[in-house]
Amino acid sequence: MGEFVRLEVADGIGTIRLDRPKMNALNLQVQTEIEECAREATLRDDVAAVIVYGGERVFAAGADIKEMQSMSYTDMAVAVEGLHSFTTTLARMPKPSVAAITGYALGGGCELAMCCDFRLAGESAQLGQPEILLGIIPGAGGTQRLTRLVGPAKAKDLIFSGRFIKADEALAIGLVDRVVPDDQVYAAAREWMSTFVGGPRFALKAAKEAIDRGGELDLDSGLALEKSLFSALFATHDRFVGMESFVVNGPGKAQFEGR
Ligand code: DAK
Repeated sequence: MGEFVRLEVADGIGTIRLDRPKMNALNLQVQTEIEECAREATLRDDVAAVIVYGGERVFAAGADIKEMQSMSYTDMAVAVEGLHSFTTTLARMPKPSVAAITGYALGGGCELAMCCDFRLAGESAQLGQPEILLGIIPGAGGTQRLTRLVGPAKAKDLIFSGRFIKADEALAIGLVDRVVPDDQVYAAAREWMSTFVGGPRFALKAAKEAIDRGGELDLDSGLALEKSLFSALFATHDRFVGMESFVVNGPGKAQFEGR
């Protein structure tokens, strides 16, 4: 368990809980601790799905500007090499994930949320990539993941201007997937992730890999990846359970075992 980030596990759901008042600013230690939690969530059999949550007031207001202020080019060049992996480790967790967003998700906070499969936001949440206002650009994947989510023109609008958008606009452009009342953010995220607990673990992993990795490839290569992931699932017990259950009991009743 880290000083500012912990993995809380209950009922098959792992919550990566950021807890660095006042704004969950992502200093280098927080970034390292997020990566450690993502690794642990990946490895633990009792974690079927993951929520990234910053608490009731704020998701994360970005990298710690006070820490970054004194960094030289060489400091940052080293940090970029060493730390870029916290976002990749989170994005590549082989389990469904959701960012449960309250308050601000800005800069690195927005980038953190984009590493999850889904984003669920409270009605008064605000998202943005305000790095341009500091004289820099997003550096934890924002130029790439935002563009892939909302398209180049909308990504440029947000990144060139640094403006914050409210949850309803974020929903309209596809940056968030669901909006709920502020006081229901965490409960709604739990309810959503609970639908994956007891699911066919290897099929979920394969689906995520096919979509995420396949999206980086040309169509033929993506289809080849899908083909091999699809065939590999015939080596799992869950596909036997799923088909047997359908034949005997009808659709949607399989009790998967995650093997
Ligand atoms: N860093 C450090 N402190 C922050 C902070 C931040 N990002 N955001 C807020 N704070 C601090 C404020 O300084 C203030 O501290 P005290 O004065 O109380 O000590 C306290 O939190 C409350 O903030 P405000 O007084 O400003 O509160 P308001 O409600 O008026 O405004 C705000 C809240 C979140 C709208 C505002 O504070 C704000 O605009 N914050 C900055 C947002 C921002 O620019 N974020 C982007 C930062 S750049 C990478 C990894 C990550 C990144 C890049 C690379 N690698 C691994 C390579 C990410 C970069 C970024 O995120």
